[in-house]
Formats: sequence, C-alpha cells, structure tokens
Amino acid sequence: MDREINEIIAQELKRQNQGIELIASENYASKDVREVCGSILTNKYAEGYPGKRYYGGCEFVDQIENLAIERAKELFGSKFANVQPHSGSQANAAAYRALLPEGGKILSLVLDDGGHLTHGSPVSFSSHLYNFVHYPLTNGHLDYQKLLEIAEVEKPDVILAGYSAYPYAIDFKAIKDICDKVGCYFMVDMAHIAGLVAAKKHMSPVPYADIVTSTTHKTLRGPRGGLILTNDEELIKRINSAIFPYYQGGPLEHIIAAKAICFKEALSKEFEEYASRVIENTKACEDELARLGAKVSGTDNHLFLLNVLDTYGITGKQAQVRLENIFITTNKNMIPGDTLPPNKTSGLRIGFAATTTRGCTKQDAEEVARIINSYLKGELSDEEGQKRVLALTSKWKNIEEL
Ligand code: DSN
Repeated sequence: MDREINEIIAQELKRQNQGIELIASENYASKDVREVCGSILTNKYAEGYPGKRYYGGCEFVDQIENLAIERAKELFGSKFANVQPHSGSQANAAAYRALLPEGGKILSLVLDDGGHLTHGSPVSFSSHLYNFVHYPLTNGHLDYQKLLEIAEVEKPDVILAGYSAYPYAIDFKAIKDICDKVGCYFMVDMAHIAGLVAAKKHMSPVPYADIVTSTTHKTLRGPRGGLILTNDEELIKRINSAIFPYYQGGPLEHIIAAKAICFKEALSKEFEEYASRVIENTKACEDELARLGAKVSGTDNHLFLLNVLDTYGITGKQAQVRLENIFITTNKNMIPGDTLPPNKTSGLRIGFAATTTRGCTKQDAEEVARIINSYLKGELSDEEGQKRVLALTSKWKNIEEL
C-alpha cells in the first residue's frame, strides 16, 4: 500500500483510538461496513436505477441496490427509497427539486438556531435557488404556535424540519398539522436523529412528511452517504430523476452495499439498545455538567449545547481548540440568540453517538463532563487531562474491532 497514505491513516487511527469523539454527527462504522466501502464494487459504473441502467454488466449491482432499497423501506416503514445520494446535501438538493420550482418558498430553521447549511444559508446553493424564510425558536425550543402564525403569513411551498444542533424531541405530527392548515408540503431532514428514529427512540417523521432525507453515517452508524424516503409514488419519480441524471452521475455501489449492511445492523435488537444508551449517556454528561454549574441546553436526544462563553468566559472556538490538547474532539457551535459569529460562537455541540459505539457507559459520560469542566476552568493541566482521557479510551473498544 502507498506508504505515505498508509502512514497518515495510521496516525488517524491512533487519533481515533486515543481520543474521545464528541462531534454529534460522527460515529464509527462496523468492520463489515468499512470493508464493503473498500470492495471491488467501486469498479462498476451503473448510471440509472436497478433494471434501467445505461451500461451493461449491472446484474449484481442491481441486486445490491434493490437489497439496500428494500432494507431502507423496512427499517423506516416507507413505501419508497432512493439510496443513491452521495451525501445529505445532495439528498436535500434532490428533495427540494422534487417538491418545488426554483424561486419557490421554503420555511426552515436558520443555521444559527440549529438548522443546516442546506436549509437556506447564504453560503449554500439552497439560498441561491430557493426563497428561504425562517421560523424562530422560543428559549431554544420549537414553538409550534409561532410556526403556524409565520406559515399563515408566509404561505411557503414547503415547511422544513429536522436540524443539526437541536437537542430536543421534535413533534413531527404537530408540524404536519400546520402544513395541512396552510396547504404546503412537509419535508424532514432527519440526518442527525436517523439512528434514534430507526431504533424507535424518537418519533418517526416518515408517516407525516412528504419527503424525508437523511445521511447514513451519523446516529445511523453506516457509511458516509445520503438517503431519501417517501410514501408518495409521484414524488419518488421526481426524486429519482432529481438524483440521476439531474444532480449526480454514477452511483457509488460500494457505498450503497455498505448502506444495505448498515440498514440490516440497525434492524437488530443490539442497535435498539445502542440507541437507548446514546440518549442515556448524553443526558448523563449534560446532567453532570449542569450539576457542576455549567450552562447547558438540556437534551432529549444524542446531543446538547454547552454555553462555554457564559460558563468559562471563552468562545466555542477557544474551547474546541483547548479540548483538542487533551484528545477531546468537539465542534464550536452557535447557540440560539448567539451574539458571536459562526467562526467564534458561544457554544460547543456535544454528542455521544460515537463514544457509545466504543462502549462508553453512563459513569464514563459523567467522567467526560468532569474532565471537560475541570479542564476548561483551568483546574487540570494538559498532562492530567490527557491521563484521565486515556484512562477512559484505553478501556473502550478499539476502532478496528468494531
Ligand atoms: N456536518 C454535519 C453536522 O455536523 O451536523 C451536518 O452536515
């Protein structure tokens, strides 16, 4: 193997093994998933869909893609699935194209409040192709009454729910009722909570939304990629042609095979227990930080927000950089009503999907809280912090064993 690349991968493996990974959108895929990502399926071109490809020799990749579609449908209880999106952003782009014309109006949550870049950020394609307006949060929480009032004034083509930094449960039925009242489509980007939805630990958007998009690598613990679900026969036709040929070329059949494995893994009892532990660990860490006097958001899912500016007098960026000194990886994140820009922020977003995969327990999650709190308060030296982090990660599973 290429020596330079191999050496860099070895360093990354060491980083992943020794560190505590608290980025809420990350996870560790299983060995089966990782091996299939590197399989000979990467050699095959297969533009089109099973049974309707542009090239020959697709009889086996057709079987793989059909299996992935069937398993996605079974896992989430949807009538139709497109497993080809290369990413969540591609999935969202295709969903928008299927739902509304360019220039159409989408009512979403702004990035600063926990939305995603593709939910109308000025630096994303989304705001250039569509007219985004936003609904506010009340004390960091969704306010369904305000959402209804804004929807009645704005009359959007689509209401978009599902977020990147929202720590509370989402009532998809309540939003669907609002969509019905104003007569618009309902789209959900469930990328962050897909694993919790699969394990029935969060209300599913599938019975309520016209289109549900997702990634497969966050709480769902699969390969890096996207997914689109719908129960509508007309919409799946529009979704399929939006993915190929409009936005994408040849599908990544090696990744689609890995998605099929991930969907099967997520159908297991073990995965259901895993999702419960993710929620339990997140709450344990958040509760312990609160007990220690930190300003935290509360949580119902796999993540919470820590206000480092009010708690420790430093920005999210400074906290992120400092924690890396003791092998803890987080990301700076705006908190609702943030007065600092996105490259500084007042908060950190902290999640437990990844560490829980490695075997983090409730007691470990509480210890993580104590390490973060003491270190950011300046009570722990780098050396002491590193020692306490390594005491945890050395008893967790190695990445290669997963
Ligand atoms: N980068 C992902 C996240 O961290 O939420 C979203 O694309």
